[in-house]
Amino acid sequence: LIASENFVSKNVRKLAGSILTNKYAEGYPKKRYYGGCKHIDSIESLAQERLLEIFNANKYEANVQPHSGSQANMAVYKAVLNLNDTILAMDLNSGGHLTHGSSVNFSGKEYNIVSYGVDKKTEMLNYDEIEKLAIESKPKIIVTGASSYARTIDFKRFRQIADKVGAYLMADISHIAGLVVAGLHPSPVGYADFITTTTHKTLRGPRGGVILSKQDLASKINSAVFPGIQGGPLEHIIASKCQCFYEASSEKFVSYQKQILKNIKAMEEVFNQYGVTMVSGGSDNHLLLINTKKSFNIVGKEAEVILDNLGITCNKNMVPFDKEKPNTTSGIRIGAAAMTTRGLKEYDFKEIADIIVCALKGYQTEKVLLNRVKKVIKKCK
Ligand code: DSN
Repeated sequence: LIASENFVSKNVRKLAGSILTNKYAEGYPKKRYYGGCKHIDSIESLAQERLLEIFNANKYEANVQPHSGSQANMAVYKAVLNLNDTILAMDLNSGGHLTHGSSVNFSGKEYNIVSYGVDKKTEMLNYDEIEKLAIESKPKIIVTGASSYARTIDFKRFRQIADKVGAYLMADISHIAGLVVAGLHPSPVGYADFITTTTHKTLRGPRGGVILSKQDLASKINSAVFPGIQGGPLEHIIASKCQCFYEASSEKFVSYQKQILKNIKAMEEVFNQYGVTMVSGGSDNHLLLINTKKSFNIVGKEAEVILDNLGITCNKNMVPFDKEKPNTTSGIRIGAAAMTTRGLKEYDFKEIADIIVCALKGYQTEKVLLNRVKKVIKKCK
């Protein structure tokens, strides 16, 4: 139930483990620093085309070389920022990512970070507050997107804020990319100057990153990725990303994303029945956050271990305004993307939610709970 994980297809794995790993191809299609790149060029160009297609982003250019989401974000910053320029981004504790300005990450060390969080009452983004912060701090770039935020993000509103202060807008859609492609979450295309995403979460591809940038900014991005922060691209992974984009263009993929949403709603229903405290009260996407301290009087770390012992894998996670340390936390994060790939439906997710509550409340013995988990696992593809 790790919200950022998934199970990829055999073809995605085959390409990730293919002979393309043997080839050096520094540069970009038709502009390489190595000979013998004819086939590599076709693959990388096809990956770029497919990426633009699935996001319906014909006014953007694609860079499929970032080795990860962090590298994609780093490339955007390097492309348009100077040292100590101001970034306005979501605070890690409220749901942002390390690369959104955490003090232990390069982003927090090299740039002046102004963070926004969530509203104390609703635990959702407060766009008026973000606008106020933007006006006060005049950031050069505003970053939208999160690692643990369960609600729909209003990219249009972010664009308005960015325009008001003359900032670039970057949307890091790593978590929700699959939902965006399927049209189940509003798209940042048309609003964001840069769209970054990992390819391995809801998008269900190999571990990696990509960047879409508005056409006039593409050459800055390309130089920032190579030679700026990376050398030889991982062409086996690019081929695998290309396969992932192909799979993401199918009707089956849309049905899969719809099922993710149904499954998380099924869990939400059970948690509500038990009076479990979910951050922001529930979810609009593929993940939800449980405040374990409020719900079960245990910290996230303890909840993670109890569930791990049952074979249920999730991660401890900070909740907004958390007083616990990041390695303790007051909550856990749960995602539906991976087990939906394994074929589980609403009924099964309800059962898993019920098991989680029974385990964390100590309602049933470990033996009983393990048997219940085994029955669910038997239904997995
Ligand atoms: N570690 C990822 C996540 O779990 O959301 C973000 O990089």
